[in-house]
Amino acid sequence: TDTEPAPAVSETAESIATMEIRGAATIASAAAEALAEQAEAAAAADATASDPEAFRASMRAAARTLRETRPTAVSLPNALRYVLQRMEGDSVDRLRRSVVDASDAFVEQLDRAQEDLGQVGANRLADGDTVMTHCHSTDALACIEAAVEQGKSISAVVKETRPRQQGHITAEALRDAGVPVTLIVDSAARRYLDEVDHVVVGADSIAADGGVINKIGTSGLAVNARERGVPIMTAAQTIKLHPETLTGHTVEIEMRDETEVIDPDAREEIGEIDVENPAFDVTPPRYMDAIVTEHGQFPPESIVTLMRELFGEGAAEPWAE
Ligand code: RUB
Repeated sequence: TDTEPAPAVSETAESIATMEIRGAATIASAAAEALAEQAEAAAAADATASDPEAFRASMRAAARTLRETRPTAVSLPNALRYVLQRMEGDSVDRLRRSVVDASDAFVEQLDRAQEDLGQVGANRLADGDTVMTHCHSTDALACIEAAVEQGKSISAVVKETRPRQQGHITAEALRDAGVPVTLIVDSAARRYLDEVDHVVVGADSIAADGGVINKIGTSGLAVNARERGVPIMTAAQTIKLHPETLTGHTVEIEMRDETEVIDPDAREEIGEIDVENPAFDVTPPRYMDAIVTEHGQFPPESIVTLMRELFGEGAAEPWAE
């Protein structure tokens, strides 16, 4: 039986869908927190307060609502899986507590992983380096900020990142960290690569073959960086590893609304054309120099070993009806 998710869950799902909450790590922690709020609400609601099975069903329904918001960042289902796999107890109160504890533990681990990978990524950067960024990644920022904290002087060339201009968020965060920022349009990236020592990007998902799924434009940037001889790293904590790719599944690339690309009046004026707006692309492993995680840095081709270690039991779907 299906149960209406708590208002807090619907609100979080809506915020993820509209990208008010965005970025793989931020989506994951918001989803885990929403499950804790669902547990509190279900433990207090008439229909579920004294019925453990109804409580469990309401948790699975909430997870499905959150799961259906955006398809590409695997951190979202990985967060839901982490919390639901730890849901246990024969009373609603025990179930509630296990969900809240798992949610807290997940968010804490996420923060610690980001801090740890920041140290690893920072070690790749030298005093005086200029980095180029694409989109807004809290994992990528953690590396640059850690380098600054190590006393290195770092400057940044920040790609605007059409169509939603998440580069503005990165520019502000770096400026706050005391990093001199030069903002450029995406198509200026190759011209500026000559002045750059490292490209640092995040990831929404990492496939078993080492392919990096990140904001549209990452793959072109990586190919250009290789051609210019500039190293490129992906900063990605291990919740970005996509367990289903171990069994041959591909990662779904989100297609977003055309109004993000062109306003309806301009489109009307041009006449009959198609507009497409893929949000992400895949960078083949051979164009990526390193994947930086909380367990250290890996060549993309060997990430599968870590993936088997962490997700070897397969990708169960504990939210299935
Ligand atoms: C965000 C994006 C980010 C990754 C990593 O895309 O591509 O690089 O999610 O971010 P969108 P983080 O804006 O469409 O969500 O390191 O913060 O997890």
